[in-house]
Amino acid sequence: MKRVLSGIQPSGNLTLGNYIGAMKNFVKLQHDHQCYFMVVDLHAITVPQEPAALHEQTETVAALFLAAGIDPAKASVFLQSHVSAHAELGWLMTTLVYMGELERMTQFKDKSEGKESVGAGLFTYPALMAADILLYNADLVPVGDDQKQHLEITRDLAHRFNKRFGEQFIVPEPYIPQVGARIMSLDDASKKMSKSNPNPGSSIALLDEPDVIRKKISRAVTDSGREIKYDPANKPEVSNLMSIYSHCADLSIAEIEAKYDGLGYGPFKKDLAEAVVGALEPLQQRYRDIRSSGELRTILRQGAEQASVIANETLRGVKEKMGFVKP
Ligand code: ATP
Ligand code: LTN
Repeated sequence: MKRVLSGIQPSGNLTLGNYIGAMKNFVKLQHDHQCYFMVVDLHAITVPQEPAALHEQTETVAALFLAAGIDPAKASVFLQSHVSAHAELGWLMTTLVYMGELERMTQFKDKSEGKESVGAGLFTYPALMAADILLYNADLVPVGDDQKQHLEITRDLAHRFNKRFGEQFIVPEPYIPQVGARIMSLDDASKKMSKSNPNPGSSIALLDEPDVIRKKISRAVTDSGREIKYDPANKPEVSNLMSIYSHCADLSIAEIEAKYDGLGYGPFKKDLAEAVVGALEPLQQRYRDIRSSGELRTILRQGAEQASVIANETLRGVKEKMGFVKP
């Protein structure tokens, strides 16, 4: 079975962007792949996090993995900080990656822009992400479009290590959805929907109440036309809403165009809101059940145990090849 690994940062409330771009594929791939899905808490602290908030958000994201349909009997679900091999291989990767490579990362540029002080971990972030993936010899990495550049560095580091020290790593491929790889903000279609955007109206959180979702969608920016047509270059706002609709109502873009031919934005937005509410309601119910059942701790402990077996084995091989003396 091919291996799959991915992670999501507990840096805020998960959005529909996280769900459509990444989590939906986690759920799909678990049936015929050996899967590892983690909450990347070590990555979240590359920007300042309040300890109590980090703690709460980490548990929330883990519970949302399960609520979205990840089955712990099929996939290992764990926290990155529970498998110490991540931090260790992360350091080794930091020594392999070049400054020039890190300087080109758009995520670093975006997140450091205008900040007075920026932690060094935000800069070396891709080395830890490469470690995450390479520890499991993952073949596929389900992510949104914004992570392509980090996957490219990971692939380069895998090649570099194999060439310098001997064959060790599988070179992973990104697994990116065809529709919805980059869900845009509801208030500005030039920016990606992001859980750390301070304007709550810019995104739909997976745990938003139905009426909040309806309000956000009714206020979502559109153009001054009335045609429901998928044309990201000329109609980015409407095209974005269509991608969301396509995922939540399980309709193709062509089916949506046909359904709303000549109807204008009003009925489309109303139906879209109900489709999103309908898609999120069962997830929200499962989320509440999981949080109140107290089963999360056990699932995360078991997930970390399963992950550690593979991760420690890889780390041992890496250290031996690099010349470290065995304990
Ligand atoms: P932050 O704002 O803290 O950077 P984020 O919302 O961008 O967070 P991440 O934790 O960085 O989320 O990403 C988790 C996964 O969700 C990644 O695979 C990422 O590509 C995907 N993702 C995030 N935002 C979107 C989006 N707007 N559209 C599609 N996929 C997305
Ligand atoms: N950088 C990713 C989160 C992440 C990740 C990973 C994704 C950390 N490690 C390993 C896939 C595989 C992001 O979403 N910003």
